[in-house]
Amino acid sequence: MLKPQASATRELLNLDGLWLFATSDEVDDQPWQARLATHRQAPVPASYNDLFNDRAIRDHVGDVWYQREIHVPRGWAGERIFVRFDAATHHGAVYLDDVFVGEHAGGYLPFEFDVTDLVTPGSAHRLSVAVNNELTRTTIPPGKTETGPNGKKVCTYLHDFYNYAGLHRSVWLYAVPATRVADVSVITDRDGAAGLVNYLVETTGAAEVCVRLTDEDGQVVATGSSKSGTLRVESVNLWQPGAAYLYELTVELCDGDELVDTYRLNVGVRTVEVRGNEFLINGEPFYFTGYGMHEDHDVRGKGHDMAHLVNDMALLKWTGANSFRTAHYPYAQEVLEYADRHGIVVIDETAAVGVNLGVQGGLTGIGPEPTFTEETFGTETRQAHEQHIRELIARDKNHPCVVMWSIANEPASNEEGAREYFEPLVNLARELDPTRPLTYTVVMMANHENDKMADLFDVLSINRYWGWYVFIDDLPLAEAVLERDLRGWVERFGKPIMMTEYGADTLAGLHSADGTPWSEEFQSDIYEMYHRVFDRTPEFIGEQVWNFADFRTVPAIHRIGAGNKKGIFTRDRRPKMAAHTLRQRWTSIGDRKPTESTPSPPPNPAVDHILAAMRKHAGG
Ligand code: BDP
Repeated sequence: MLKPQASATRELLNLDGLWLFATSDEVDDQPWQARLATHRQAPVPASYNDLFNDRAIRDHVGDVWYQREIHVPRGWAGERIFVRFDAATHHGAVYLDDVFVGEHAGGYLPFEFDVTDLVTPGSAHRLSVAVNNELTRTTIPPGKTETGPNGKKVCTYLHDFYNYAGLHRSVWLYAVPATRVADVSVITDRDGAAGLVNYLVETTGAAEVCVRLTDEDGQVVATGSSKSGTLRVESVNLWQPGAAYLYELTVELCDGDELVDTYRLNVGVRTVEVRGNEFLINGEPFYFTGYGMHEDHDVRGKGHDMAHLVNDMALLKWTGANSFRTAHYPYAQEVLEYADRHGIVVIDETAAVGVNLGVQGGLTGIGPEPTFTEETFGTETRQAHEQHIRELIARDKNHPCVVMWSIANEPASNEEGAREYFEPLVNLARELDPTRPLTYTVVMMANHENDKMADLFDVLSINRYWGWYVFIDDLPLAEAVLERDLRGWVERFGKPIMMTEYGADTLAGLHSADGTPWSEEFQSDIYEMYHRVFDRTPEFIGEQVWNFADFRTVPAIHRIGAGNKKGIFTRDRRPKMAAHTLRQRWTSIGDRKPTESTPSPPPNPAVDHILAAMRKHAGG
């Protein structure tokens, strides 16, 4: 799916700003039929939850309504006109004047509608959107929405980050020619010192297709004159981690001498490959350093913001990190464009967080339901998950920064049915993108013995909280367990392995000479402990800590101020002590060479006993 852009043949109007805003409790049944009965305004893009200092709005479950007037330029007569939402979290239903236009499920990916027949160039129209935040067993992410005793809906879910909702990203009105570029796909490769750009242009209607590739100085380095082909760039400048280089591919549709449509795409020439225990970018072993992140800020919640993007990426680079994971949903496309431009490596994750009912059991003490049944997460959940993967790959396939897809965070890979649920998703992702490795992040309850699906994937991405949720008062034991745990994965699967979550909640400003949990010292200690283990594990290909910054959660007794405090930065982006610990390590990590290798850590009966007990608990 092409991101809309202005070009010689395309026009683009941004619809961000203040929209009228009301919850479904405040309006009648068909509020799109007239001006919304409110004077309240909400900014787009932003989550609405934290804006109004009003719990009824913050905690509202169901529809909220956004409405504004749009003015269609008269010069757009004869063009195809689209309205596009970069995201409506989690479901958007769109109306133009009195007419229902269409709807979209999935809160973190764009959707658009052709509204040519519903608007008159030169006139004003009423654009209304119902945004719904309900999560169910057939949404991605999944959750549960029930009606409480007071008649109000309540939504619960299986992830800790707050269920922010609203129009989180930009809204656009745009005009394109009837015959136009509908899609462009590129796959890049290398041939010695030359770069190869394999491209495919899809069009609506028949036209001659011309493409040209220009370098960063604007020099044309290759041209093509068909819908698909390979452009060869001699002495190519590769897109490299930390040293991005972007060519620009210009696609033109022509009718004789007349330019019918033109579209530009940034192209980074690079290869990605998993070989043995290594993750190769451009044929060179790559070691990930960085973060699991969140789109999360004060006041605007998950609303995209360019200033925050630039600042977050500057801080990421300041710590010496080279990468991040879009935990736990696809981020705004501008984030990927920025990473493309600045050589930041991205693991692109779906919104499938919490396909795991076992986690809930652990927290409540109530025996968990099995995750994969038709009554819990079955065919319909998987179909929603499939659709989400299709849309994610369609949006992000051309970004050089994206080197791997993570198709779920912490699913119940230790449970019966996991393989049956995930195998079709793996096949689908490989069919849609045969070039990028696949992974999922592994929950604590899944270990190398009870996991049912890691062999289907290319990289083992392990999330672990030894030393925090387990063994908080015994870091030496946590260290031994961690090493044993990781070694088990290496030995059973023989695949590249990385850590995609590890850390400890830390209250900025709390200090302790003897490293008490929650102190800044403890957070640094825990990172140093994990790094010792990684450095004894030669198969390791990376470390991404949890989390870049403190973020808003559902209120819970262990979430001070309704926040997860595992950030390396506070929510307002002040560094904790661990930022310096990481910075010291990552700015000097260079070509990481493990100092020593322990093929198998020495037997430790206490550790084996604990692991066996945990396996029993996790049903493996
Ligand atoms: C992991 C989840 C992550 C949580 C983290 C935590 O993947 O989303 O925030 O635990 O508890 O299980 O901090």
